[in-house]
Amino acid sequence: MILYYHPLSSYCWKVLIALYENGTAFEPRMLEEPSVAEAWMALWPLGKFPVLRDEARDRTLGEASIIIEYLDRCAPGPFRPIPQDADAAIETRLMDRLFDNYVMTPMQAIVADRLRPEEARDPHGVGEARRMLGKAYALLEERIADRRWAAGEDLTLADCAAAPALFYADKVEPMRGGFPILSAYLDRLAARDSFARVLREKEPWWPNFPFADEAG
Ligand SMILES: N[C@@H](CCC(=O)N[C@@H](CS)C(=O)NCC(=O)O)C(=O)O
Repeated sequence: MILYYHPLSSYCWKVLIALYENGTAFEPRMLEEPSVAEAWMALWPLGKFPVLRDEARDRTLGEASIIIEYLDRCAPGPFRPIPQDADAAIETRLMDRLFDNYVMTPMQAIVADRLRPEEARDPHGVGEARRMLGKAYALLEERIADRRWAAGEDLTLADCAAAPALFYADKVEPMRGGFPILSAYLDRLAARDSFARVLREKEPWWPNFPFADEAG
């Protein structure tokens, strides 16, 4: 299986965590290479990554959550992203949506705004994104209060979503201080081998993150 990815991409981190949790063999193809970028655009003209290409089954998949479910079906391992129990599965999918839609999306909007030329920036939109992050932090702080991981006692798809979302969101709209439960959860994620590896691998690219100077 081939993963088209970039080592700074939050949605690619989400899939990498699942791959690393299970020690799944795959071929990483980094989008910095022009020939790789050309192949990726031909496979997925939406121009979004990650993209998984499964040559053996002739399948091309985008959307991080779907890629993770696909990997669970085609290359299962000890890490099971969706719990067997139906109620736990619903909670996992709900948490996955909360992290993608209300943490990742506003975080990406703030980062994208910073990358625009000064005259094209949108302070109103950035303000709205910051307010959404504040609301999401408050909701999540309560929801995970008695949980080790995002959906309960086991690591799931929801944690694959949470790790990149919270890591980057904390850089653009710091949560530490106001949200101790969420901050401690982010620390637990960062201590996990799979996510620690993702964070190490980002290092050479980190100066390209537009908030790197402020965020450290
Ligand atoms: N809904 C997609 C979102 C993927 C996404 O937004 N990826 C970002 C990188 S983290 C991207 O492709 N950015 C390039 C662009 O939007 O031009 C998923 O869940 O995988």
